Amino acid sequence: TEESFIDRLGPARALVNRIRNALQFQLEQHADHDHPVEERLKAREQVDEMKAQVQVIAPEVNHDVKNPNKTGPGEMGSAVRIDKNALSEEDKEKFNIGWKNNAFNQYASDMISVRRSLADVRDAECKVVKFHPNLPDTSVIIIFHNEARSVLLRTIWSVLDRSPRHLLKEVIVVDDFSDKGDTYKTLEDDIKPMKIVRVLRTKKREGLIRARLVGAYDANGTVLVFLDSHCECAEGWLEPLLDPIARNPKVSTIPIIEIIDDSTFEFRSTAIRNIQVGGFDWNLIYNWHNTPEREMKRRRNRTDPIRSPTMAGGLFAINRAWFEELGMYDPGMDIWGGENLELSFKLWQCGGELVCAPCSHVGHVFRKRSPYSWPTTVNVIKKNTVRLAEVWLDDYKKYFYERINFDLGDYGDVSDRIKIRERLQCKPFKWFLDNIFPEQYIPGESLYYGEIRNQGKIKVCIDSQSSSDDAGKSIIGFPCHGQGGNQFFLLTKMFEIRKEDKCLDFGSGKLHQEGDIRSMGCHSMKGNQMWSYENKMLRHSSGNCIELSSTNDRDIYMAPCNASNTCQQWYWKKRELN
Ligand code: UD2
Ligand code: MN
Repeated sequence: TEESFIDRLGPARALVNRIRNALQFQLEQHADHDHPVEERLKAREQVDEMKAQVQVIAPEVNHDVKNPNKTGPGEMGSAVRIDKNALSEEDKEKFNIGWKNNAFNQYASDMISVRRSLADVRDAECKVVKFHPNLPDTSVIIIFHNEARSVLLRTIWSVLDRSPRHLLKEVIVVDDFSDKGDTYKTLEDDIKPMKIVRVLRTKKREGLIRARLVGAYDANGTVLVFLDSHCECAEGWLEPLLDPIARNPKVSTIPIIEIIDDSTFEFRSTAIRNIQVGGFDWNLIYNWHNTPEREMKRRRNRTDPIRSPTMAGGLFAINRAWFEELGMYDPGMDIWGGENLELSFKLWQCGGELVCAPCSHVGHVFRKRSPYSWPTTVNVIKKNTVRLAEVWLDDYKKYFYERINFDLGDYGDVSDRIKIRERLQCKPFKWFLDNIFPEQYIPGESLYYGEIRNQGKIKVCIDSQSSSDDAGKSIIGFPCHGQGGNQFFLLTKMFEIRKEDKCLDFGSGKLHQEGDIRSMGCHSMKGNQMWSYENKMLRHSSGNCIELSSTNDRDIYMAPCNASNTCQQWYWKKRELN
């Protein structure tokens, strides 16, 4: 508590009180929008100076390994570039193992102070926002499974060093049954200097959903803040997350999730006008999209929270009592995935709100693959996603089920979760789509759907090659797998061949040129993205047809339409309109 903190300060107590009062005074004097920004910034600088004094005298930070000169590898969030060829054989080996174990450059991270400095990336307006006078206190919950030591410790220190002490009640680190590396073995010693940090350990591998529940049940703070174990909180990150919750405890907040480069650990930052919000596709996979115009208009200041239909999942704040009332997470979900959409839908449908706080910046290392082990006998992502679809999606769940061929698998019992929805009298999914996410594409309006299977070679389907949203990948022929995903397409009313937000596009005009039919962002302007499907042929607006090579099963290209060539004929399922 705040009292015991002040007690521990002993003789410094009076000084702290004085500084706090001065700080309060400064804020009250200057934190209104009538003063010019320069003036407010100056006041803020003075306040920051005083805060720095508090840090010097606080016993918690006597174990200071911060580099006051802010120079050195990675300081100020800069990149650490390593010339691998210049490394000794031994270090090369370390370098490779670091990448292999973590799917990021652990070798670079190990060179950087666990308390490195970061640039203050906030918008100038953010530094003078007047927050609610009674911000709630917080438990920060960080879960990990086999995280690299330097990365985990940097996450924790960034919380300790950049959170106002009176708002940070405790930090709970949950070790989800780590079994590799030595991070988890030294953790107890590592956190000794950090007084308000404690470690909990699961007795078996629970997965991130239940690991977070372990932390949540043990937490005492009014608000819970969840973080992944490879994050860095930037200056001023916490207050903007707490402010909307102080005003309405049913609001959950997310920071701007900045990219920490997986190779150099550079902390990149987003300009306040480019903030993206969360959506999802009908595979029920999270995606980012630009803040809609309607939302830009609704807000008055650029520091105002931005409504987001969904959250990425790893980094968010929520009032603990509200989280409990919502039934927290679904404990029937394993390892990874789905929990973020489940919580997002639940929040909106049950009378809450989800907003991005544009003044809160937290970095996260985005990885290109998952470094840890996954169960081999169950498709956990599918299981988790079916569970959430069953509970929250009403009739709209059919669009997801189409994409997995209605093969739901054994997803367990969700009756408890449905009871929560009933108890809270949550709104239908249609309400969510109409009011919170009107931009969402509804597949029910399409003419054909599912896999597009060649008639000449009936084992080959059109495959978009990539489920990620990088545009420009060409389509290929690939053995039909019946799993939806990259082989699931729609013929829309607009005559697009669509896969979520990508449309097949033929722009080169070159015939018999494999690789020239690409998935591009849908532009709704017909032209190169306009197709018809008649007599089993896929005809482009240019008058040519999609053909699978007769000599191999992979090449697909445009060719002059020829009704008797079975390699130009494709099976595709017609939607029965209900
Ligand atoms: C994103 C989220 C992540 C989670 C996931 C969907 C962000 C930035 N990240 O994936 O938090 O919502 O989507 O489920 O929004 N972990 C365990 N036990 C496990 C597996 C993972 O404790 O069995 C930990 C892991 O060490 C990490 C966290 O859970 O701290 C999230 O895992 P991730 O980093 O692999 O997920 P990510 O960021 O790809
Ligand atoms: Mn992560």
